Amino acid sequence: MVIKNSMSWEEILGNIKSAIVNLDIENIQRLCLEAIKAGIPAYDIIMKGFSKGLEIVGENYERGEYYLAELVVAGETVKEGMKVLEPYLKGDEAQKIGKVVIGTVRGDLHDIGKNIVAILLRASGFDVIDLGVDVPPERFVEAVREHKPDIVAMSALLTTTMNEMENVIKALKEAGLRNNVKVIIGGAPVTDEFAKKIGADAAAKDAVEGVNICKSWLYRADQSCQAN
Ligand code: B1M
Repeated sequence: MVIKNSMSWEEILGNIKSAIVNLDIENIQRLCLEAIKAGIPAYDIIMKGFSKGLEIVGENYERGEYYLAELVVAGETVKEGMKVLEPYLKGDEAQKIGKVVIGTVRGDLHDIGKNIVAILLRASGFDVIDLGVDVPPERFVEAVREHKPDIVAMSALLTTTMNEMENVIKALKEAGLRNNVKVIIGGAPVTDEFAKKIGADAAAKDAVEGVNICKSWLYRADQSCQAN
């Protein structure tokens, strides 16, 4: 008889996904540590464990099997797990390559995706000013005046709040600041077409794409500096 003493990555990630779906806040940190010990990259744990679990939580909510209380606990469960994973997502923060102001737009309290983007941006060498959630356009404008970032990044998870992104861009234009920054948007309902429509420079489908777009902008700016 073969005794199986180690789980495959698939099984470990499956357990993490199930822990999110079952709102198992007690065990999530232990499961994340197990995954890290097994050599699974932290970002894969987030995308293939947490995100897959949250998708199912969302579906259960749509079907009326879960309520707001379950969405809240699912969010808290992810946050507990993130405490274990965050150190493994960190890169060399010493060398700064640019500055990003990031926030979830007014009316929207979803911040799991935005936080992941902020962590990965920091890990890639960006100085990140995180304005939090439910951020009104004036606050984005103030932050751009104060911190003079290269990039403004906005997140929205609700179809009802994604239009706030356009209000932020309008406010930046009115303040004469729009041409000083690149604007990137993200969140489940956001598309490239929507970005074009509201005058954003790009939309990102996930955190990695978002970080790569931000890096490419600074790389190009750097090249043109050298050319001048
Ligand atoms: Co909410 N919720 N929620 N919720 N919630 C959704 C979004 C929903 C799709 C669930 C569903 O019905 N299936 C639905 C929206 C429907 C719609 O608008 N079409 C919904 C609803 C309806 C609501 C409420 C209205 C429920 C109510 O009150 N009756 C309410 C709204 C509150 C508000 O915001 N005003 C609400 C509340 C909540 C909680 C606060 C309880 C909780 C969030 C906790 C938290 O964030 N701290 C919550 C949760 C957990 C969810 C689900 C289950 C998970 C969201 C999530 O974190 N996903 C969600 C269902 C789902 O998404 N399938 C749902 C994982 C995360 C990693 O993905 O944020 O997309 P995401 O981020 C990705 C990319 O989008 C991208 O990178 C990230 C990582 O790869 N990205 C960027 C995001 N921002 C970026 C910025 C960038 C680049 C990339 O810039 C550079």
